[in-house]
Amino acid sequence: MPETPLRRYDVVTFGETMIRLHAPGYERLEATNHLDIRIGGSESNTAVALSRLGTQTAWWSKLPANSLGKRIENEIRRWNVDTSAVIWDTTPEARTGLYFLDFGTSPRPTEVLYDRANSSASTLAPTDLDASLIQQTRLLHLTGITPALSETCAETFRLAIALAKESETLVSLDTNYRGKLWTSKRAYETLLPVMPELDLLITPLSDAEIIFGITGSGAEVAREFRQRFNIPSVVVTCGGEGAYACNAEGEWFSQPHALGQVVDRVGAGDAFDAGIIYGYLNDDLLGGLEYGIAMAALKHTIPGDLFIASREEVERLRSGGETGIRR
Ligand code: KDG
Repeated sequence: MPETPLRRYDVVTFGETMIRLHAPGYERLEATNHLDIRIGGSESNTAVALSRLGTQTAWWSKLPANSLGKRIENEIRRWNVDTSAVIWDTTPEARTGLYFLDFGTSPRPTEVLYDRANSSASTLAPTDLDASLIQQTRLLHLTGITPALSETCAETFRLAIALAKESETLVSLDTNYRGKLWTSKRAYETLLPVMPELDLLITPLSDAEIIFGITGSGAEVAREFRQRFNIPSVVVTCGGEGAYACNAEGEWFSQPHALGQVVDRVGAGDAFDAGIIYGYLNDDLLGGLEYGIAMAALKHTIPGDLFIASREEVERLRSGGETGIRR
């Protein structure tokens, strides 16, 4: 990994965080009288998880200047993520995105319903971007969700990467394909030009095929991304079957931890990203892979999108794990 100068933040990220609503228990949305209210957004989920590991993080977005916007910002700040750059939208149309979860258990999948069109975050535009935020961080973390939100978000995403390159800020991307937001063709056309700019790519095996038509085992796909786009570090996740990582020093595979009762799997990929980035910034991609695998497993035990666990808990699971009651 290239040397990075001393900077105010380790990681800056931006994107949309929504109000998350789900029926308690496994009630169907169609029938429930109650909704549990939380917040969720891939990038802020990763920022919170990184912060739990002791990393200096900042999250940037646009939120409506109303109680729902404040709820989102308060919750992210509560976990020591710097939110001071958030833009407050005071227009009459200002709104947060909403997402509803219809929790399923096998064989019924969990269903996500978005109500986020024209949200304040989707109006983010290049003129909103504060270049100093990107200049002050060691790494800029992005996901493929942000450019899917609108054309101005896609332009902002591209500008952020260009600014990062200018200021020698590292760039990581999780492809995070969301078929409910855009087509695989648009994802391909948008992400292809930025691939050679990345320092670290994290992609599920399924996204590699859907967006880039790249198939094979996790190891083959990871190698293909490194070679085709000259990306120094690549991590490929294979659903419940573990993850591969490769860089110039080697290739590694890590198996998933056995899961007990799944409490909430949403956000597990974002917690995984946090582990990877943490290891990457410490020049230890293998350590990051082990952290990511442990964090994704722990996230399955925690309700809500956010990774509310400590580094000690991650370390404990990473080095063998234990269950039951600690007294
Ligand atoms: O990874 C969890 C995300 O899917 C959730 O927080 C909602 O950000 C979200 C999205 O756009 O799907």
